[in-house]
Amino acid sequence: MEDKRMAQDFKGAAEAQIRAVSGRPTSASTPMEFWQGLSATVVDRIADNWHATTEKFKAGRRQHYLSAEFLMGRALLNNLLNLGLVEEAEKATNAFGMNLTDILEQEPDAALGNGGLGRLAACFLDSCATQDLPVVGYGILYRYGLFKQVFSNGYQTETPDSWMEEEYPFIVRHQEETRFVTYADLKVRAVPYDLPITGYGTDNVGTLRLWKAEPIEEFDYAAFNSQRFTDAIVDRERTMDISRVLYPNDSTYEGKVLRVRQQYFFCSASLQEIVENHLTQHGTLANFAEYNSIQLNDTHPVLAIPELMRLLMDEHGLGWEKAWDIVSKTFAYTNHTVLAEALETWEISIFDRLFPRVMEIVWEIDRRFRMEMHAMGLDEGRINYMAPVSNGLVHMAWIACYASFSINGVAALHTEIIKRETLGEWHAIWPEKFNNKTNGVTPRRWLNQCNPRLSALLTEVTGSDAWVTDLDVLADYADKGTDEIYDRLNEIKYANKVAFAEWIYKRQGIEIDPEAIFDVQIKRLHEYKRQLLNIMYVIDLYFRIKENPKLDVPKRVFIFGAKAAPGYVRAKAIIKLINEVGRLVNNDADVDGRLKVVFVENYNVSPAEKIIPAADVSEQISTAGKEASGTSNMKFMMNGALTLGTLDGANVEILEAVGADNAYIFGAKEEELPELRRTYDPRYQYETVPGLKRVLDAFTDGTLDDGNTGMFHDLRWSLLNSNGWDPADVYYLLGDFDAYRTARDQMAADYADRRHWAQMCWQNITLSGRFSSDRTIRDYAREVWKIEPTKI
Ligand code: BZD
Repeated sequence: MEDKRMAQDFKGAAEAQIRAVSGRPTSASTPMEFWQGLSATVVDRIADNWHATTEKFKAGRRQHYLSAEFLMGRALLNNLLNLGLVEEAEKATNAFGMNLTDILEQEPDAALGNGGLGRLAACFLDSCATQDLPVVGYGILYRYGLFKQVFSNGYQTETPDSWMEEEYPFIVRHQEETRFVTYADLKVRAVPYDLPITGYGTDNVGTLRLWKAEPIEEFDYAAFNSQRFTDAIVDRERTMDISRVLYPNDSTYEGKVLRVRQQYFFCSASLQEIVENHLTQHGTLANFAEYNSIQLNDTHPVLAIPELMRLLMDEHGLGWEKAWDIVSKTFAYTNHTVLAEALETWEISIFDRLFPRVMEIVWEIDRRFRMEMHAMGLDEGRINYMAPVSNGLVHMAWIACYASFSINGVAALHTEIIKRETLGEWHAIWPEKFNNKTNGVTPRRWLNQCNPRLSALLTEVTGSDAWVTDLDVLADYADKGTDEIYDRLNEIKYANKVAFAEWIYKRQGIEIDPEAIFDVQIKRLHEYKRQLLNIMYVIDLYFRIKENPKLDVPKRVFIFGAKAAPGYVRAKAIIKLINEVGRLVNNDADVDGRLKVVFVENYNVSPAEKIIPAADVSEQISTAGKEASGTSNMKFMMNGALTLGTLDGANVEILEAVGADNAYIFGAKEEELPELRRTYDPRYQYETVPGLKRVLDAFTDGTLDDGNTGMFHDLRWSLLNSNGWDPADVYYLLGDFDAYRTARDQMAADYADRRHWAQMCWQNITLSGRFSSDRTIRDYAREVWKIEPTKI
């Protein structure tokens, strides 16, 4: 579509928007007002195409991506790049005496997600838009995103993330499309707010629709008038609570009433809309599943299953069989974890209290499930284990498995584990439902946007920017690396490291040497991800230097970024430990600057965009079998960092792609662990693995200071002692320590051969095509969603 607005003078349009936002001439507008004005200019530019895309998608088969989390990060630069407007924006801002980079730094991250799961949803939307696929994302407009992390004396503290407090132009309220969501004790308005999702090199503009809970009546005037002032605002606050804050737990589940209210809220609002849109288009619900499919991003939106049953039966008069037939052809479920403590179950009493009719439907699903399984000859014990309702609990994953036509894991190994164990009973009955969709990340944000230097080289070497939308083209150049390319790669990495060093100095006042090896682990803090193993290596290396200050060790910077769930005491202890090791190592005269520990405070999407292009080593060291996929591993690979990892999650496939010569793999394998654990004795490791004892003893002998909280004592204890139910060292840190140290030392030594290192990086970059989320989304579109590209 030729849009005459696109050709219109960008500077003039931007000036008008900046003035409208600030109410002042541009010369008196703040950088924040510039950001707002430029963002509004972008929305103005895409308005026609956005509307056209929405209309176009209505006619055909569509996919709806339901997710409690979308970790979007910043939007302005991403949109400018997609629309080819960066140069114009630069010119315009320069003309006003401002600098685009400074303006971009004003933007808050939209952190409406915890980690990998939420960021995956964001990458998926980018790939859907870029590939013109008819997909809409549905979620919650949290007023507060993931908490802000502040270190005080090395301890994590949390403060609210009010990301929308100032005007946020990329979100558009559509009051006229308000829905009503009814709980037994409360009825609320669900007001949709839309974010445009631009794609790269396409006119299509997709949509992320986020629901905000608002009171039916602004105010209870009756209560107010009778001077019951508090009563007048109580229901209002109860309603606003629903979309107030994102739950910060990413690996344990908590049966909180507010959480289930949130889940029902966005499921019900989204489904009402999907059903009504379908009726408007097609006049009947009989063909609903021919035109609609719904992907459930983990179990958080599984309430959509009984809710669709309710809508079809109670609101639209279908009988159970017809409704169930539709439901069971509509939903597809993605599992993201094998950790038992993360599988959601809700007390029946909570469902009864909040939405008794939905609970009634869940009971009927349960009754029919049990009958069906009896008829298939399953024994009572197995049926009871798999039943949607048992032991007073509603099992969300079981409902998902029963009702969905597709069940997928997020990496090959993970899918095998859920088939064998986590969801093994289901796989035994319905093997055909199971499929793998290895995760991916968008090369727009995670290469083109965050690493302009490397992007320019790739465009130069391949002769075009085709790689931005077809990352596989790079594979043709894997064996075309030259010394010139390797030297250029090293220069680029060095420049990115300088930029990161400047950024972290400004942000946290830490000085680091760009000549050092930048070794990075950025992800949520969890015991299974083994940040503790990482820092134990640093302590060991520190002692090696103390023992022999002349020891020839390559210069290293150990970079961490991680938030701990606020209630996860041990994770918080690990953060404190890393910060204490930093204090010890960074200031030691014997170390003499050869080791630095940097903990990036408040790690988020936009810091990741600074860190990843500067990384040499990508730490992917989870206990084998525990990390479903990982996605930072893919981002690092694309940016020419080498993986130091276990055979876990998608690391397995990274190794397969680049070969053993271009990755550093260590540690126990998933299939070896059961046998190893049979005889595993962490105390034996502690006594016999050289150096390990002094590392663990440093936790408690006064070397490291936990402020007398006892938290370091607990960490050491958890590695050496069983607590009665878990064995000692559940995540096998002491078992893998020696292999990890050997691999990591080797890696540091290999770094000295700069050309050879760059050659390995080149293999990683050029062979990362299969980890583009474009590939993942093509696979979902073809095999699960059955949708076709639809261009305006
Ligand atoms: O999902 C993560 C997995 O741990 C990663 O291995 C995987 O790569 C990504 C994407 O598939 N899981 C999460 O991020 N989970 C959560 O954030 C989460 C949030 C709320 C409740 C439970 C889990």
